[in-house]
Amino acid sequence: MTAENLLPVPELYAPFDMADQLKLEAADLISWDLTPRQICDLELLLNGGFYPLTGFLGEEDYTSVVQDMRLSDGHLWPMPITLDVGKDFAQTLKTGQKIALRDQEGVILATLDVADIYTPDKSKEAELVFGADDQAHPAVNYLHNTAGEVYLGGKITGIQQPVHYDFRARRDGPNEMRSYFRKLGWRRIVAFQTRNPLHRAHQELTFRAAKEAQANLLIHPVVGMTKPGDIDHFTRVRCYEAVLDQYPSSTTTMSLLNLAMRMAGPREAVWHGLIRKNHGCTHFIVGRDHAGPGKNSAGEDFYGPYDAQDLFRTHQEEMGIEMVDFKHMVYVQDRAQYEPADEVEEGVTVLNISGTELRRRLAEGLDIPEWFSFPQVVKELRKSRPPRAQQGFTVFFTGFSGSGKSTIANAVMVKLMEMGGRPVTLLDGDLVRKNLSSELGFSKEHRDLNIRRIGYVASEITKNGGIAICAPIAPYATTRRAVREDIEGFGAFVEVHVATSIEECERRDRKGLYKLAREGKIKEFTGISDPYDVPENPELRIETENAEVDNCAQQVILKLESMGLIKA
Ligand code: PPS
Repeated sequence: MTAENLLPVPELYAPFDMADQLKLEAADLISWDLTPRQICDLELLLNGGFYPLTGFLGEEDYTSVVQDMRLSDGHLWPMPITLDVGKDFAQTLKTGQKIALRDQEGVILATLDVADIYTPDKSKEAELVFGADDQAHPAVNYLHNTAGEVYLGGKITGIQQPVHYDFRARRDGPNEMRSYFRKLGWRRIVAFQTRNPLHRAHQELTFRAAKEAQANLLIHPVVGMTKPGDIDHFTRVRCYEAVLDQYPSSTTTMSLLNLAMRMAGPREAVWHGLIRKNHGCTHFIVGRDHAGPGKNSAGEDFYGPYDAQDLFRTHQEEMGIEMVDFKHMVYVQDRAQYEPADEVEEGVTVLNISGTELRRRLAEGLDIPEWFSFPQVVKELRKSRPPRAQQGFTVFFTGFSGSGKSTIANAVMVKLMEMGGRPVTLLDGDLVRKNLSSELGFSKEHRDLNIRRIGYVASEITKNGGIAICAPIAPYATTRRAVREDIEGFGAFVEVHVATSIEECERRDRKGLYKLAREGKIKEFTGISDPYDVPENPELRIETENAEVDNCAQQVILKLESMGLIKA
């Protein structure tokens, strides 16, 4: 295959001389504030990265993509690119109307001609696109718990590109990539997609892939949204910059892709291929378990290790981009070099450090050998991932009112302050309701908002290296999970279930609230007239009946020690 990269791919921006007028008109339209994921999608729609899409999918295309991986006109397209909104917002709209799409600061980026307003069958979408309606899959979790209930479809017209202040020189749209390749005379280009730092094995395999395909190499990392818990893109880009020097000069380039990944394995691989084709690439590296989301709720892999390669192979002719399959590279100690695992003869000592092992070594400040990675990469990783005992973290107590959360949380706080080293903040349920959430009641919606606020503050504390101790009731498992996800990107989230039974809490009734709840004088009271989802897998469960506060607090401290978060 050779490049068809001489011609530009169609973009969806308004003509230059009309953009100002459109912007003025758009100011009077009803607006939708785009979510971070929608901004990523919009950018790739506008710049041609998602060609041949011309906007967010309408119902007919959506159904066809979900069922058959094709638009209704037959074009191969594996991923539903949809504009999800809340029911209330959707009710204010009519088809045929134009709306403005704004970024999170309120800047108008595009307009949407609303052609379709429809309610998707999310379970079906989950089954068919992601392979299972299982919320252990990050995109299925997003679909059910973050995405709005209603989708809007229609053509978009771009007014302004989403703004990025970071790594500007490394951000290129498809046409910028194409003209770069044209300028350098690159006719065969192999793209490498990644959401992880590059180590020596990756450098070796990408270099081999380029040689095999007799192509130049584009390192094309995703900097939009990746799997929750991944290393932040700032750190990764600094790592990539360090690795670029390791390639022979003028063979390799790097550009950043503002894609919001879905971790959809096989479908995602085909989607990634189409996006790279649009960026002017002729070849694409697909690895073992490409864009795999990890384990499902039964502890098994969502997809087979080679499903992505198989699906890509089936469609590559039609896609016009050829797959280079990723070789699993291992370090052969005797020969001091990386080689494909399947070419190494038996009995030879091979070395490998898995992703999990690398995280453990970083977390514990242990050695990371030079045969595994480049010193500058390790230096960057150590800066962003100091050993756990120096990172921020959140201890999140949950349990009924009167279960003892606040008392234990207070005891834990003072013990941690006695140890010193990191600032400690207590976000107690009652205290938060006096200041941060003083206007909220106890409906599901208000409780969720309350917990999300606590989670937001805790994530900021954690990000900045402090210890946040939270002690709300937090009765809903989905909200606790969302908070966990917000925090785990920055540090550990330690969920502690204070498992005092409702009978015992009512017997203690330290604030007299249970009596009032029984008399119906307090409505929606957790455990009496409102639900509580018992945590299924908390890091720690504490039984408080017949236990001293000091002992309960000590259990938490021991847990933190065993997780490496504090030093004995
Ligand atoms: S939630 O669900 O997490 O938002 O609740 P939280 O903010 O932690 O609740 C704080 C305290 O509010 C008192 N209170 C109630 N609790 C439950 N249900 C109802 N309806 C209610 N009304 C008032 C209760 O004393 C909680 O205090 P704690 O600290 O849990 O004892």
